[in-house]
Amino acid sequence: MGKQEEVKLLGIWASPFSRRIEMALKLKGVPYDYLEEDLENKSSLLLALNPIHKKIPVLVHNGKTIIESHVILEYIDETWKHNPILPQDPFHRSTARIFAKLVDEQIVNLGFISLAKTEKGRDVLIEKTRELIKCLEKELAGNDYFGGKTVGYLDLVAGSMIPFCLERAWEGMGVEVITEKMFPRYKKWVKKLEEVEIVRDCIPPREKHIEHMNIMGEKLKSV
Ligand SMILES: N[C@@H](CCC(=O)N[C@@H](CS)C(=O)NCC(=O)O)C(=O)O
Repeated sequence: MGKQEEVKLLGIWASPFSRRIEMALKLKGVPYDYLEEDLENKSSLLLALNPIHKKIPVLVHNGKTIIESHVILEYIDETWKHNPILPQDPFHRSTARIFAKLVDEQIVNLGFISLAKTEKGRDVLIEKTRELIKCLEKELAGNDYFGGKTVGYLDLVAGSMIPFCLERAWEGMGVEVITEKMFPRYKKWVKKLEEVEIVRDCIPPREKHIEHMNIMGEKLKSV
């Protein structure tokens, strides 16, 4: 990294979208300044940098602004080429992108709607979520990580979102969605992820996070 490089990340502690960016920057060894946002009272900096969505994460690199976590991950990978995050092979790269979309669009939506539902409505959503996680799990066949022997793009996307966010929310509600019996490969993958220091460093503190997700679930119920 050149001396004058400026790397700033706007995020919030509980967000899988910004935590995955921190993981990527740490995997690349890129120093960055982290600015914690308050989404109840968004900073003028956030509104100026991301007038389109007004959401975190936002990455600022030498005055250039990049938004949307998938796009930011790709930007990081293309800018600092060592320790690649995306697969090198075009087919594997497209597969990783397809599953990242599955996680951030479908699995997240079902997961969050399930927080707002009563038990009966919840069961149907949870069953649908399991079916999708089964599809994702197949991608782990024969590998420690989605990235193969090392943590890659889909590990960052799915890891920040499912075990270290959604599962905590479900745990807070007293529901076990992903069991060892149903998802042995997934469970093995989570254990491997937890062995990675960078991942451990970037996941939100467990108890505080479960509490946060509980509050979020209550808010969703009252909408
Ligand atoms: N598609 C976006 C999603 C980011 C997102 O949903 N961020 C949430 C926090 S977890 C946010 O900033 N919400 C503020 C709002 O909706 O006003 C990404 O991948 O970066």
